Amino acid sequence: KVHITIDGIKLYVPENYTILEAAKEVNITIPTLCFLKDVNEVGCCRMCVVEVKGARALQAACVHPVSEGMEVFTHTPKVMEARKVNLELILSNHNSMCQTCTRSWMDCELQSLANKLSVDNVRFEGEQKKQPLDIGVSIVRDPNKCILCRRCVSACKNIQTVGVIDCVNRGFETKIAAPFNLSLADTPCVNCGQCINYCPVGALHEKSDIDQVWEAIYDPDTHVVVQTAPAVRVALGEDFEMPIGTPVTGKMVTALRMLGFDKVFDTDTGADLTIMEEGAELIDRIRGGGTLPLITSCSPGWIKFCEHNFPDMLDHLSSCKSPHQMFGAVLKTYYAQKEGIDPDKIFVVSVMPCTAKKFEASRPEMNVDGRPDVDVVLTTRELGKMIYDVGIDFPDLGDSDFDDPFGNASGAGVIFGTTGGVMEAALRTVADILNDSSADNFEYEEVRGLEGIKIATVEIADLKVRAAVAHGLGNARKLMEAIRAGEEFHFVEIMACPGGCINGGGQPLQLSDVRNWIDVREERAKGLYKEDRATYIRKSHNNPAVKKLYKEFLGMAGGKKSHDLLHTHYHE
Ligand code: HC1
Ligand code: SF4
Repeated sequence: KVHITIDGIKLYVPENYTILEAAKEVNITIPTLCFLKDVNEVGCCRMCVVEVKGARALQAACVHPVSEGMEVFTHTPKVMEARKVNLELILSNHNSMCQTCTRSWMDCELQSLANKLSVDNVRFEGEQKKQPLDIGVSIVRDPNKCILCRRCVSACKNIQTVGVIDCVNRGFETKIAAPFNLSLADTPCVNCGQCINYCPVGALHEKSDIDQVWEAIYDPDTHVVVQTAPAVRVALGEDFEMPIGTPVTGKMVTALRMLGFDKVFDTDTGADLTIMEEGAELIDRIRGGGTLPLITSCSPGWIKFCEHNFPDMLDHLSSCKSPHQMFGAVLKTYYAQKEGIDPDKIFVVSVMPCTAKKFEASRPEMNVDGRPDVDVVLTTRELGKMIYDVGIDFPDLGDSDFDDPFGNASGAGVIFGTTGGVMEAALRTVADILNDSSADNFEYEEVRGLEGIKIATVEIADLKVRAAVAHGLGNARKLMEAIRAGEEFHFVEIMACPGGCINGGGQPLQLSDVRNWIDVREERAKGLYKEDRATYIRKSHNNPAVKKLYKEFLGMAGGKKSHDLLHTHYHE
């Protein structure tokens, strides 16, 4: 540890601390813009400059390490003026059409910094960029809003190891772009949206599909059905300033009805269905000597990553469609028949924490008899925006239940939304099936938590099931390379986003000021485990609606009808 002084306050801090971290210990938050802990530690925006006694120039607190006897001053006139000038230079070159910016609703880090530094006038006139927007199925990039902080570049390159965007050119021509100026859609971008999660401004956002949903709702001839993903319920409240990870399932259902959806269903039902199908596939592959490990297929960012980077290993992927796609297919067949509704009049909206789900739903193979399983995917943020736009006071709403005939799903379906959840849900069911009994202990702690790759051996009947879980594509890449090199597993769960869906690219944005100090993923995961423990049915195979679905319609898990409706294939 070392002794230092910050603004006259003496403190004793670990020697691997930066000035930024040390200042936080004495309740001083030094402003940052480009800094993202463990992701983007490049010190390029110069917003966090401080004076260090004896140093010739101002120092960037986010990367400058502390040292014995160091004296730091965080708000001298020189520091305050430098921060202000740096920010004005960024603003001089920024498209400041704030009223129409996606970030005007959610906090914009640039706007709040301008406020914090009392910038009331931009003294410099810069080059106003007028570059075309890059609009994909999932992701929109607006280079005119970009402030070149490189946070997206680091997220894509360092966390996801996709690396399809980087800084090109110099001076006023500098921009973040894909190779050869390609549209992201024409690159191996996997649509995960992690770049959006880290963007401080409105330069990156999802492609909005809100208008299509309103159109369907306002059309009296259309039966508009909405389903909500597991991870949405522990994040939506954040759009309304509720604490991170607060479960708001009942309020969300109430709000969806108030918006005008005809039926409100839970994607967790689809998750239970996936466990039935994937569980059958796993047992089949283990017993029949099929390709192992079986790898989960619910994360569309992961699927695209696998198609681009591990095309030789596609036969490991489960053939199951993801839960919301399966559920969409069931809604346009079983539900349509049961309720006597023409499937062409059913419009399925999935509310997902994920931007890649927009791309997934648009894949041509995701249909039954030429009808798309899911018509529109909205992100959690888009749902928040719809609720906000019509003036619903979300935090004050009462609770409602999901609609019949699917009702409430199992707790196993709920935990799908966090890393390790699909694995745990599958183990709960596979163990009961293979043991032909109902286990009382079914919380698999060894696959929970935020370690990048989790490995466990679980004894089920006479089998030692070797399981591995990876989240974030950098970890997925490492695990896949180990498997390619011969490491043996039976079942592997991979989710594209770090932490799983709870930290998906469509979730409410948490600013760097929060993310640098609190693990948002941990808070949201807690919310899901809490909801799991509170459910009456905690194993997918005990979900009565799913049992009924097999009895009345699908027949057996992994059977012909399931294969026609609920399974898919992948592209090399
Ligand atoms: Fe997910 Fe899934 S868990 S992929 O993370 O398998 O997006 O929440 O809906 O489909 O159920 C996302 C979450 C989600 C699917 C399920
Ligand atoms: Fe990279 Fe994901 Fe953003 Fe695509 S969506 S640019 S893969 S971070």
